[in-house]
Amino acid sequence: MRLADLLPFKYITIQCHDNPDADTIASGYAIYMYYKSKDKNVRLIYSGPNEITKANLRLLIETFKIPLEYVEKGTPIEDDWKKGLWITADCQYGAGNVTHFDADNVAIIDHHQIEIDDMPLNTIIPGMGSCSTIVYGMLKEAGFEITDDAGIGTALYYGLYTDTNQLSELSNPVDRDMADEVPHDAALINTLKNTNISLNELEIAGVAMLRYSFNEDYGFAVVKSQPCDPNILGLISDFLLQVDRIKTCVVFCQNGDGYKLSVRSCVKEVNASELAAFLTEGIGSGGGHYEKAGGFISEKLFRDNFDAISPEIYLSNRMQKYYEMFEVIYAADYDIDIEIMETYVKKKLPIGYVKAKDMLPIGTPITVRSLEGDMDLTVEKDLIIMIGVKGEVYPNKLEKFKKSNQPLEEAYDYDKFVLESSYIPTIKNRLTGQNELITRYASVCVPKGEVKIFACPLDRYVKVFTAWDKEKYMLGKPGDYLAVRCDDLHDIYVIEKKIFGMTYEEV
Ligand SMILES: [Mn+2]
Repeated sequence: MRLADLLPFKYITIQCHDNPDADTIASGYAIYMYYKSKDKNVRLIYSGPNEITKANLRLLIETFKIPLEYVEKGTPIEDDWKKGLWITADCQYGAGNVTHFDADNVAIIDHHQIEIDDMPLNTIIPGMGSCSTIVYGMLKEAGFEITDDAGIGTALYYGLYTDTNQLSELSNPVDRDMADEVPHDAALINTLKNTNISLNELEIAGVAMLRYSFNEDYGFAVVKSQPCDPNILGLISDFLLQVDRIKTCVVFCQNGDGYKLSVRSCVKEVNASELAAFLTEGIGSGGGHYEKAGGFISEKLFRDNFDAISPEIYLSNRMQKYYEMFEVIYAADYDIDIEIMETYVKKKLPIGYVKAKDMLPIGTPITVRSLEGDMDLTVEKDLIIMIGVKGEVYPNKLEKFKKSNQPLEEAYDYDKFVLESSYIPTIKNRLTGQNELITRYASVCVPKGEVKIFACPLDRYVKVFTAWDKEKYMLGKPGDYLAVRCDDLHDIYVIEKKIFGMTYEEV
């Protein structure tokens, strides 16, 4: 759904979720300003038992004169508005965290797990760090210039900022792009940041920490907090990690119609982002970084699946299960059993490459952004950036590149050569801040030599610390392949099931 699709409506109501947070207010406000600029009759409202009292939200609303109205539950809606369009922002019409008003035409813009699937007008992207990010993309798509004159930029930035624990739990490169690009008032963000917690919430944090539960075997803690601002969860989890015996933790509280989670890890054997995804699998969404991550569990989906247990028990069990189900392989000292493996050869699939100096002058500092994260490089005479079949990027040197690759005449086509990726890598000039798609400069090559491996499908979960990266592991799930190069039995790694089928063939 595009914002422009909804322009035929003359009366548009935008509803934030009950107990609004910065993200729902910001996304609602930005949508409001868009339709206002198109001369629509627009209202921005919220309902629920409580009116907004939080100091940071009051400050945000007052600074930009955000026209957010409180509408009590049961208030009759005038006909023009009822027959017009009703948009819920950062929530889903019909879900438990948004008070019901009768509306004839409904649209949903949200980043939570899909709960309401019978509304044809919707943009719901669960992997996004904030609804503000989605709205930002929709405004750009609509050709709406986002400035900070009316505070739209600052509001959207703050929406993302608060929904991702001060940007520390970002899970999507699209979120990172917005954080980099959107014009915002950094001084005001700083003031908002220091108006974050009330004395009451300070007490909530203290009480929550007193009631931790600790698992002796694996060194993890689970903490339930009373309902509080999600940022306080991050505060508690950051604090817990400093305890000598706590290696990983999850802190959660009821939030809207579900549970908000903050996940931390200080050991390399546990990737917090992956743990957050595991804890919320099938009932929500989670992700972030290696050390810090966050997530959300839908209460409805939780009840449907685990009716008899409390979320605390569920999370403790799930943490335990996570630890129990992995075998950790340190490739450098692992004796791999090749008896049970078959021999495969890598197909010669075309991949992309870019000569860095063709893009920018030598010496330019650049950041290459892909689904896997950011990589800082400097343009050098012989720097080559490779674009693999999964849309992953990695640096190479011209000489080494020539030895093992054959350039082709063919033009590079991302959709054709990348088997599975939703984010086209970008390159940013760190001197000017300018951003471009890396694919604009890409050429095509195929690998020269034959790479032979032994491989077998996994029947269990493994974490492989490869010989070339001892800090971060590769995750293997049942069905994925454990592989090792025939000419180096310590060069062990994991290949995803789908990628394996497309890129290897049996000898
Ligand atoms: Mn949100």
